Amino acid sequence: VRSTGHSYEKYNNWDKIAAWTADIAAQNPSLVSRKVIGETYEGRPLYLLKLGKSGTNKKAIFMDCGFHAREWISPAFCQWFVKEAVETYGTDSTMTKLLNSLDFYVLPVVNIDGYVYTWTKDRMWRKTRSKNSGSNCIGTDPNRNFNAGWCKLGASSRPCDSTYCGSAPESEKETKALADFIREHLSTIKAYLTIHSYSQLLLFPYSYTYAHPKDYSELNAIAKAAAQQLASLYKTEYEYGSGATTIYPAAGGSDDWAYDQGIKYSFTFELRDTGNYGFLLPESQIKPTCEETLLAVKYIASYVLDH
Ligand code: ING
Ligand code: ZN
Repeated sequence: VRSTGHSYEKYNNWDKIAAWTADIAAQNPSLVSRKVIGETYEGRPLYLLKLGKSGTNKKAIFMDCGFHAREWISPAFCQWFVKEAVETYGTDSTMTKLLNSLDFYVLPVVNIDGYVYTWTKDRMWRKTRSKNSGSNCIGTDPNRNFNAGWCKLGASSRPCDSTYCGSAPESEKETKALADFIREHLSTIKAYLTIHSYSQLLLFPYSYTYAHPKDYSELNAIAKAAAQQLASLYKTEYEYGSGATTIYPAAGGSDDWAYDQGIKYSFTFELRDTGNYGFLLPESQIKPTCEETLLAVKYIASYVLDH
């Protein structure tokens, strides 16, 4: 019903996002609840919002934002999605049906320490902020840190590199907390969506190998239809396909890991733009980017509900 006082068309720092997670849950108690699923390397709480009307045997969709610190449009989308859920429940028939029949788990920022660092020290930081033993370089790439062909391809074993895979799968507190939560909810989670930027792509497994997953043709058809939905608003063009063939081979990504856990509907979004502004997407594009992305997410969620 409500989402008062929060600026959804601006980029918000972590303190504002953290306060917002408490407010949106407090203002919408029948639709939103908040829990902490772990903490970051620097000790910040990993807040997870659960959206949906209470019910029994509900399927769930897990969506995360802010894996990579500098991809600011990503947390902005998770905030937008939650706002839309609470503001359009009861009036928008699709959103109402989705929230009546499904739960959404939304993790608004995964890599909070990195996000804070992009606000305070280095706008282009990507990785976590954990110390690496035997190196002065900081951080692991959280999207190379999952146990899916870990560090075999398109990832670096050198701590100074921006795609450092970490000392082991789930070496990062943030990725471990996310993976633990998904493992504990595998019986209900039917879709995994992870929001990155930029490049305007809708990717699905695999990225750790050029081999196609067994559900390739179904995933490709969903991606095509979701991209069509997205383009229907402002003609923003997305390419879609498996990660390895569409962007680049990269092992240790969360979507490949989720898929191999049995979550068939696993997608990575790369939001606007295609490089004109890149990670520095102007605030004037938050609203159109989030509006069009919402159409694709609602399409995928409706598909999951019906299958
Ligand atoms: N792109 C993703 C990255 O982590 C990706 C692409 C998706 C890799 C899925 C592996 C699996 O490099 C950005 N922009 O972060
Ligand atoms: Zn990214």
